[in-house]
Amino acid sequence: MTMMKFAWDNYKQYAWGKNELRPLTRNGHIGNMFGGLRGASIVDSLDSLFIMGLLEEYGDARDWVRSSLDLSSNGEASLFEVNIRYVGGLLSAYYLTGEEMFKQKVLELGEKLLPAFNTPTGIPRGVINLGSSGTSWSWGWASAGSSILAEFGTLHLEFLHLSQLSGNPVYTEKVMNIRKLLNRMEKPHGLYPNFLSPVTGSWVQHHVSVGGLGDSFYEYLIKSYLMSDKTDQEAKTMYYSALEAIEANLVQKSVGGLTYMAEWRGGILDHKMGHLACFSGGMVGLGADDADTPQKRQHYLDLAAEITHTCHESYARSATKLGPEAFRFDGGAEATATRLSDRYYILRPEVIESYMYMWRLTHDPKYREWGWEAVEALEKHCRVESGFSGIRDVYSSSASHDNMQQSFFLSETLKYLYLLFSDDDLLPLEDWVFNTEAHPLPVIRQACLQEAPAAA
Ligand code: DMJ
Repeated sequence: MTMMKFAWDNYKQYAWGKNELRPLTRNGHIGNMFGGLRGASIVDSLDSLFIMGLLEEYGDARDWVRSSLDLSSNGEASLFEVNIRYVGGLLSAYYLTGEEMFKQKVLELGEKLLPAFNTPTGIPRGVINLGSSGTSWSWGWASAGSSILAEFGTLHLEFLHLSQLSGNPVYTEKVMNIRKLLNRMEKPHGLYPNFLSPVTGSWVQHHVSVGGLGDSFYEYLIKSYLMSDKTDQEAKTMYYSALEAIEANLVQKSVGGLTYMAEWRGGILDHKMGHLACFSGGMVGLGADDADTPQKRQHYLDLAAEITHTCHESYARSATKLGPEAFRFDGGAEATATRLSDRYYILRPEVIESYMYMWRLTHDPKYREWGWEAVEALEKHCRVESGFSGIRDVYSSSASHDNMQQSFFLSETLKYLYLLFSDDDLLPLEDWVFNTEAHPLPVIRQACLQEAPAAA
């Protein structure tokens, strides 16, 4: 909580209304992910501040959203980023506080995202103009105008809630169409490649990853099942089939005995695991309980513990005790980065996220110990005079800072740390599902399909 207050106070003092704080130069950063939208750190922080009892700060954030979050702005935005941070943040704020204004804002924003689905297949493109034209594009870097699995596959939770709150089924229809298309497609070895053409509906390249470009698609399958009060059987089946294919094709054991998830390029393994892929310890753990036999349940819990252990090793083997952006298991490497360009840490949450889930699932004290190591490392290497900053090289103890306090640090990293050291009845996993930006959304119970904001 004191870390959150420090990060927030500095954002407020030096970057208020901008998207992120630049803590070394003490100014704001806008970037190009959110079109004309501003205040990403504010929207991403609403629920963290509220949950942590920082109510004065929450009040400032709420008042800014009410008076200054301008949704009429246009500009090119990432559909995925706007959805997970703004839609997710506003939905959580509404459900936690019951404040009507959040509902109005999120419904207004949700409508602006709908034109992105106007493609021959209904698979949205990655970039959308938030203005009245609603034109959309694929990312210039995505091969052959393709859409990205982790982007169009990470809308389901938020869009179901948009339908729930608006009474308009269109949001659910859009994401169910994506689901159906993916379900009926031919999948190489049962795996989901990362690039899909929104025009032809076929895979563009056979690159498969549980890290960047693929990650939260898998997360949203199991979470869709859990958020449906365990009624969405299609999501459940797709999740366990995908996990079986991942285990059969990507899960590896290193020479030193560490379990990791490699990447797959047309059948050839790249023995690398990204920091982003470390969310999978928590995901596999969260999904373990609903596997269909006691043996499988135990197996998935073991797999989750092994992956989380590997991710902890990637932290433990660095000078700063923070983990690199990507680590390898070839050429003699064991959970360490071998390329200079992979050595940075940008305040990402995924490893701590897995500690939090594994703590809730097992109560093994080592997860709190590992979380505390991360707190100490963040304080020592990332805290600067005016906020928290990412670092360029986790293997060097004389930190070179990147001058960026990412909004997901406030939304995810600090929230997961707070939950790791809180009682299990704060946002119990039976009642809440966290979107991929750590914004809690309530389980939709069949009995209460009419909207009803939950108390915190
Ligand atoms: C966050 O915005 C989300 O967790 C997303 O799913 C992946 N990248 C960042 C954090 O690393």
